[in-house]
Amino acid sequence: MSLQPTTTINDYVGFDTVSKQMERKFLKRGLNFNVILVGESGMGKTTLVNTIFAGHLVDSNGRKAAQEQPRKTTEIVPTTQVIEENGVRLKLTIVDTPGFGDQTNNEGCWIPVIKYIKDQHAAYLERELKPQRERSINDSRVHACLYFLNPGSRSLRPIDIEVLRRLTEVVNVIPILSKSDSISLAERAVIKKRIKEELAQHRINLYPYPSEEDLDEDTAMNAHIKELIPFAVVGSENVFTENGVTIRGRRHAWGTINVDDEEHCDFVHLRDFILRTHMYDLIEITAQRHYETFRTQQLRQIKELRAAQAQAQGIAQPMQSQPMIQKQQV
Ligand SMILES: Nc1nc2c(ncn2[C@@H]2O[C@H](COP(=O)(O)OP(=O)(O)OP(=O)(O)O)[C@@H](O)[C@H]2O)c(=O)[nH]1
Ligand SMILES: [Mg+2]
Repeated sequence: MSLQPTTTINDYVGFDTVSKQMERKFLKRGLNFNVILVGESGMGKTTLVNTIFAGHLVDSNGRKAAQEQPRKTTEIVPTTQVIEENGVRLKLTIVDTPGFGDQTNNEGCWIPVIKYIKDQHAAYLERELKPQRERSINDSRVHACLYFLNPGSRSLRPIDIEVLRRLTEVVNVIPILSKSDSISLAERAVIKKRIKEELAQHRINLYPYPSEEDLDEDTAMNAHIKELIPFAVVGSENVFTENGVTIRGRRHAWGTINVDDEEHCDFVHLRDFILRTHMYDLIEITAQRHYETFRTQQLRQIKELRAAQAQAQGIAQPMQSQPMIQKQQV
């Protein structure tokens, strides 16, 4: 007896709902997004992040009111908050770091930052290698690093080059020309161009990276982002009304800066880039590129260590229930 097919090849079978199925799972699970702020002291790191996530965040010092002046950040503090928008749950962690670059000796000022990033990779790997893996590992890996450049320096300082080099090896770095209201539009264009040239000259490998998988649309979007780097931004949580319009910005003797106006600064482009167009890619690239590099190095070290131990004991390689992740040295 031959079995008759109940559908023909052209009948609708319904696998196109897979994107909806994935979306439902994804919404249920929520999303971790972790951002670290790095740069010179007083460059507006804390202010900018409060501007991006307006009304969503209290800062690492527990400052709750936007009217209060931000306090100096003195240690590495991750602050996590769950925010929700149209049914999407985002567990957002902002890692604020103390400013550097204003001391006479900044030797090694990047060490605690790099160590923090590597420690998160190590914690993830340790949980991933457990014999009984959790269904979803809490992801504290840093997905983006906002690196703040001082517009007063007018170019990259040796310390910026040194720190950027090291950071780009372990995390997706996005350079920011902060406090852009302290320079004129003409100066801003000159400084941006100079910094762009210096970044290229020193081969600082910034996010977004070229990818063969990208669709034409992504390539065009990334070219636009590259054009904007470093993002010249102004941060402010001050809201006021001018000519009947409510704006967020800064008042100066020469006029008012509206942070949400594209003509005034790149703030809107930066926010859209991080949250609206590239957040998922930043998370994915962290796993595929930075974490993968770390994972490979660690597993290789563990293998070499075991081989050396076995050789020293003159026995075959011992079976261990769980490999030990090395303490992170920078
Ligand atoms: N003119 C101007 N001032 C800003 C801007 N962003 C922040 N400020 C001011 O600069 C000062 C320092 O801002 P913070 O956000 O505390 O700077 P920070 O980089 O977090 O400083 P540390 O925590 O010491 O590393 C505050 O008085 C802010 O109001 C900006 O875009 N333009
Ligand atoms: Mg701060």
